[in-house]
Amino acid sequence: MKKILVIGAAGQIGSELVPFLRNIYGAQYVVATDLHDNVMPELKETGPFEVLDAMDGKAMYDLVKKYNIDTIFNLVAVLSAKGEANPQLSWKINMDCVFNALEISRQTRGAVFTPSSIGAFGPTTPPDHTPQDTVMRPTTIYGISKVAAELLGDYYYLKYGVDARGLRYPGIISNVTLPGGGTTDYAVEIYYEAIKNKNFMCNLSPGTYLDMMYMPDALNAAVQLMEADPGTLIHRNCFNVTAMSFDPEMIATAIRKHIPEFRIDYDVDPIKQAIANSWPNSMDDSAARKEWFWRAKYDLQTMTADMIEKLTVKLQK
Ligand code: VAH
Repeated sequence: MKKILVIGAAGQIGSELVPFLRNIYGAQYVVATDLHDNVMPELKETGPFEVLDAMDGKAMYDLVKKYNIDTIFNLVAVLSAKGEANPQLSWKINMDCVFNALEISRQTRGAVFTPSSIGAFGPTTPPDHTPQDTVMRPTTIYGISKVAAELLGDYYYLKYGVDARGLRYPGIISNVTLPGGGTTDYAVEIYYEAIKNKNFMCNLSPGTYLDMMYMPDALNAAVQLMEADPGTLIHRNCFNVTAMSFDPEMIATAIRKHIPEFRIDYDVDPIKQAIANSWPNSMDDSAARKEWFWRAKYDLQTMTADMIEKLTVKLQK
């Protein structure tokens, strides 16, 4: 039976990954942690919750021993756009947490999941059907920290046998917790604004194609990878995974099938646009398909239908 520690549990992914993991492995075996206890009630009421500054390796080690943890899901990261406002702090937060998770897993013979991102690629990476193994020279501190984390994960596996695995996630779209400080955040915010105001001011320009994925697929991918037979893995840190690639005009068209009067206008954020321009248009995720049978279930149309259905209920409360 896995005993899991989730660090950064209150974020966009963690707030849905914790209940998802508790449902699979048993609530008492999934310890949620975050920097403060002002988190969504579900994290505290459905299983163990601890306040943890994941930059404090001793505190993380003590929790791992207290709960006899054998798997750490490290979801702590300052995202791409926010990281550019304070790159020094962003690097420290992102890397201290990764290093602590790997080093503790070395000492306790545990496994580690650390998400990477399309942000780990840069302007010299082939932008279409971006290969699993390719040029990675990102131009954001977020991307640089993600490449470094990928390399650290493989180092700890090769040198110490730590079962470190990860995914290069695209932009993730969800309806529970809003993302914060990401370049792909527009693809979440657009649904909220479409339902509330029937219009959206988009901060990325038309024609900005980015890989995206609906949260249910992102959660399945994380568990499927961590449950994969290690003998089938050629890669570990980290696998390209994607579900769709679209630009703002395409998501607006999909929304109009449900809200015909929806309008999109543009007020481009130059920082986010420059970051998005440095990222791929679409990734090749054939390595994940071959090595651990990855398949996305949601596309733009089915995601949009589900997002609008769920957010309509949520925003009426
Ligand atoms: C960001 N949502 O925009 C994150 C993600 C693929 C993008 O890493 O920074």
